[in-house]
Amino acid sequence: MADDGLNDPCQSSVSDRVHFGRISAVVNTFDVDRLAQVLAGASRVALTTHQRPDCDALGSQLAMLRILRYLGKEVLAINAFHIPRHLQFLDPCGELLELSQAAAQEFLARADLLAIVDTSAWAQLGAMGEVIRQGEFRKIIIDHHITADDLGAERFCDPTAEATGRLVYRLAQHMGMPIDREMAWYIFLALATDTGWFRFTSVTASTYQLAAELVAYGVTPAEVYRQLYETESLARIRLIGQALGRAQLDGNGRVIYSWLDREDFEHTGALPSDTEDIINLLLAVEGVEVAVLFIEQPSKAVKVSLRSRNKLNCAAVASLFGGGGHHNAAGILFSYPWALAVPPDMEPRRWLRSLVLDAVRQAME
Ligand SMILES: [Mn+2]
Repeated sequence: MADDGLNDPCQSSVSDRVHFGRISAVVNTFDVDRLAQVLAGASRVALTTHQRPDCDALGSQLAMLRILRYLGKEVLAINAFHIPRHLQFLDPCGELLELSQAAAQEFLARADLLAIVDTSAWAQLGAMGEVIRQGEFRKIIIDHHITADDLGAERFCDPTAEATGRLVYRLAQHMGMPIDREMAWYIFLALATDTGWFRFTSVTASTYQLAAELVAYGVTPAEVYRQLYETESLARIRLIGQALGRAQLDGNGRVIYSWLDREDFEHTGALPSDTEDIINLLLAVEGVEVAVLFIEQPSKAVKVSLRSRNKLNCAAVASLFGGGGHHNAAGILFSYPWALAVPPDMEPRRWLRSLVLDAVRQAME
């Protein structure tokens, strides 16, 4: 669900294609015959996906792993991140390796193909970026995002696909691979979450047709939903309560903000990763165009998340404070000690909030 603005059409302006090594990604380059050919020519394939992974990233990666095994390839899934707790149910057998593991390093040194799924952005690849730059192997991308950096890889991208999972499914069918319940489950997870459970504007009749096919293969949507959203810890529910209970409107009701302090994590027992999606709950208030959430880290640094409904350019506001991101979603990190002089009569965290909110209000004028 946490697509951080990469699907934002505002990101594919002409200037983006000219600057920053961006390339045009609006063209459909998903040629399944050609993809099959490239895979046929490889023997040892590494699969990777983006940081802050979602179900489309991991589901597509795990489904690709099965396709390549079916094709008789040596294959390993290697990521530059630790799987977040709420997604660990996707990988009960520990098939997703971390880049730091010796087995991953050893495999990458002799791989002849690297397939990047569900992203075309350097910023989302973390330490994997260096591997892609340095690697001697051939590189391909299987993706559906509108924006793309030039990763020096052959692209198999269809921006009309609601999820990368759809493209992986098309590949599996093309290969004549029998679709079992597990394979269908990965694709369903990808499809359901990247479409916000079949309600985003990317959804068409064919989305429901694909969902119907996957359900016919044995997927139980109720079970998938339970695994995804009904396994919260009490600590996280209480943390959400703190953030929602404190929410304030600003800027004539167009801005909503809230905050979580270190003490909130201590009192609830919640983890820093438990803040996922809270900002979207804030954005659900009627009339609100921008949500801002301030999260104090164990190090006393303050992480600020900004989300907008198109009118505000979050990235522009974030960049005023050294942060960045996308039009609809951006972030700032104020490392501690903050490089800001706090007036002596002000509570520091409150003062920091007022600074950011002033900037948001100004940017909305
Ligand atoms: Mn996706």
